[in-house]
Amino acid sequence: GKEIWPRGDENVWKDGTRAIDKDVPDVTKSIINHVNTSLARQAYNIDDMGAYQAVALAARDDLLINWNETQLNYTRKAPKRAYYLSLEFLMGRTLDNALLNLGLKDNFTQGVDKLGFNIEDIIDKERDAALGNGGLGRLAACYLDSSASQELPVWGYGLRYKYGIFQQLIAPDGSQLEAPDPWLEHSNPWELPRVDVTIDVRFYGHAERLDNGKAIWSGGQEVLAVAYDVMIPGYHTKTTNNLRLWESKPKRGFDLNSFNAGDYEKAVQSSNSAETITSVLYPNDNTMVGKELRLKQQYFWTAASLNDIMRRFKNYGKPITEFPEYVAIQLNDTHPTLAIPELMRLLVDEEDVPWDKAWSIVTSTFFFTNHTVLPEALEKWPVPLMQHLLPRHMQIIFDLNLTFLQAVEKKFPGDRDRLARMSLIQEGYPQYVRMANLACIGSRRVNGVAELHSELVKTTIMKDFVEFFGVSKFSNVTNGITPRRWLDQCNPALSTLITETLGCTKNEWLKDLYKLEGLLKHVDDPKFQKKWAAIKQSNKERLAHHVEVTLGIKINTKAMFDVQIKRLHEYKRQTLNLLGVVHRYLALKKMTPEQRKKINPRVVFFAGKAAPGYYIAKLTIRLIVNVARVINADPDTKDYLSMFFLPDYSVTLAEILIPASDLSQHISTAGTEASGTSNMKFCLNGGLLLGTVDGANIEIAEEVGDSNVFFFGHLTPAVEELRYQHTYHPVPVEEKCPALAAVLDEISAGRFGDGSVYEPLLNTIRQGDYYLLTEDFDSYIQALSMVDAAYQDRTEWIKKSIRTTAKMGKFSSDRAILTYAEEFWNIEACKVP
Ligand code: GL9
Repeated sequence: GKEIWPRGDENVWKDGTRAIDKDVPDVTKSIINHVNTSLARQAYNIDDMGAYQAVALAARDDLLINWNETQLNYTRKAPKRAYYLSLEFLMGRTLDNALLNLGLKDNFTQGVDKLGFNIEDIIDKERDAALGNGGLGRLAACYLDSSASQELPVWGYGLRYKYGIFQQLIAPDGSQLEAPDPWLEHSNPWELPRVDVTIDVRFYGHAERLDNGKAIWSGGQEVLAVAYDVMIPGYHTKTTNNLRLWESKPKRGFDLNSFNAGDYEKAVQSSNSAETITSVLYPNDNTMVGKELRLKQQYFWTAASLNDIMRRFKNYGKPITEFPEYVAIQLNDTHPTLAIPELMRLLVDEEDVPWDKAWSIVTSTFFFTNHTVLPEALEKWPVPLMQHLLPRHMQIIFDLNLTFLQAVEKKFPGDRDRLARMSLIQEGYPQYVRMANLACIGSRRVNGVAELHSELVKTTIMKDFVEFFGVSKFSNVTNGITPRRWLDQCNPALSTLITETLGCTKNEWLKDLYKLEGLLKHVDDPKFQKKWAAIKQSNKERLAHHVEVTLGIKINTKAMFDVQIKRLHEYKRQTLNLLGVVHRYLALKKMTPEQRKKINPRVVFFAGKAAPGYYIAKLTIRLIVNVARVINADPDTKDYLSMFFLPDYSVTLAEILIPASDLSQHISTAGTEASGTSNMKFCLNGGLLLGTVDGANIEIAEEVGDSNVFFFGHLTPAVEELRYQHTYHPVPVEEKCPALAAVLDEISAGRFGDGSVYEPLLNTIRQGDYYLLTEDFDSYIQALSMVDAAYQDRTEWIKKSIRTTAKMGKFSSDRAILTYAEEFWNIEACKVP
């Protein structure tokens, strides 16, 4: 370990930085101090927003003390570290999570109360940090929480977007509108600007080859990366890790030439293009859009991060050949793949490492997670664009490709098709760089995110690579979720009941989620069942209250709450759910009032954003909203069926919706949803799952037992063949699935407003039906009736709910992150003394 000494009297320093044990008077003092000094306000003129800011600053003081100690400890002990490179971190709110992790929620609740405020109202003032699109970005956030909670030396690296995921509005005609999300408008107490940590990043220019594979890259444009650090507290531990987000700034000194010419405008101008790099998160989920600015983001971020990692490694004072002994880098999807040629460049061009040695360092350092097998999501960049923007990296990629293809040729002589498939370059006009191929050959291990998905990775997109490298390079790490945010924080009543019931501390089961199995002993206890059901009911009322306040709509909380919340995407099949609702509506209309009385009332909730350029997804939202208007207003049926589209889905909205669900839907076409993670969140909160045999649904069913989930639809192996049939031997919907055809016809006929508007959406089903709605509709409707039948026996339903929660231990992100740490990164816990 490294010895680090302060200036001046060490004891004075130590005394002054001792963590404050925050009892209630400490809390109020700290808040008042921040009101007076940090905010320059006083008791008489402070509102909820001001109180939030002061409370956040008071909590931040505690985080910072822990953060400093953690970082100093890492510097002293110099452990191997892991870095999680992700273009998305969907953090949501921080205050509540920070207070819970610090163990200070109770004292803050009381302190805030003494000052005349309510903690929940204050918590509610915070804006989400929404620097992500969906599952992939939220997974990164859960992994940071687990890394810190497990005391692992892990840092995240990402971008500090000025605008997060857009705010979603619903226009009067029902369609989605997008507004910017200027989340940094009010100052952000959870970030520390590090104006002293800056890195130069070059774009464009030219690369001049020297001998030994080296080159000099010069000219072009230089941009400055400025670090902003976000504290990531572990649960009930001092360990507080770092998430470093880069902001782009123009690199501006005095441009003497411009000043001489008296051209002030020009001297300050370079700002424009530099600052746009980190201005906005691209709002696409599971689809690649080849914009130059996006490629610039990717390089800006990987270059700044690698430079920073290299600098920190050099502080360890070890020879460069030991880089992989001290650094592991996880690539979250292909977005940071440029880190591979960038590390080659640093090693070969700047550190004078021979090419082959450099490649062995690179391929020992990186680990690559694939998050989707959808072809439209696989990243490829035009060679001419990359050559222009990153001339040296393009050289490196071509050089790597040559050596790689020679090795393939040697192993599989004369197999030209194989060479073409495996090449880093897709031939054509223009050529493209295939990022997944590059990520694969540059990484030590490649993993998928659920068992089925990892199998599909090995047998489809990475098949040739498995044959070349051997299967042991490829494996699975099933995703996980943090039980701190997704149970303790969002469902405090259930958390308390679980703690009372298990007979261990909350800390114990939250850090060893398998302990939830202890609930099974109590499944048949009527008193326990009653408490369990009462908590679900009050969560439903909390949601209903939220909807009433925000949308002005009253909801029947006695109904079954049926929830589908996720990004709008054809493969996720929100349309199937919607058409199922219409089917139910039409059936209800045909019944007599007496018959209807026997029906379980159901409320169906949708929420989710559509990518602004995804026409069919946006049209789906429009249809959901307009069907809802008709159904909810129909006096014959509205007591039995209603439907809501909740606008502007977010982490914070999920925290209200998930604990309130009786049933949630995860109904992707088999083989398309890599994992899904909200399925785990619903089940952890005792909601039952209605789903296809896809992604992590399969492993959830393995854990909770088939009798506690509702499965339907074709299996993955059938999908390919069915698609082939649909393409080459199409059968009209009327023949294939009359029930579905009837629903489509009602929509076309204008029952929910001008039917012609929805023709493009309905035609995706009538023609081609790539996502196989016609194949799965009947079994979907059947599954829904099974759900109805099961809900009739409320006691049995509650038992299913308890059993589901009890068997969710596997899905803690602690398990997932420990797998990465032990099996891939080879890092260990580094406890703060
Ligand atoms: C995704 C998958 O679609 C999800 O099934 C999976 O749970 C998450 C996390 O592994 O990854 N893959 C993917 O590309 N996105 C996912 O959410 N989203 C984005 O593209 C942003």
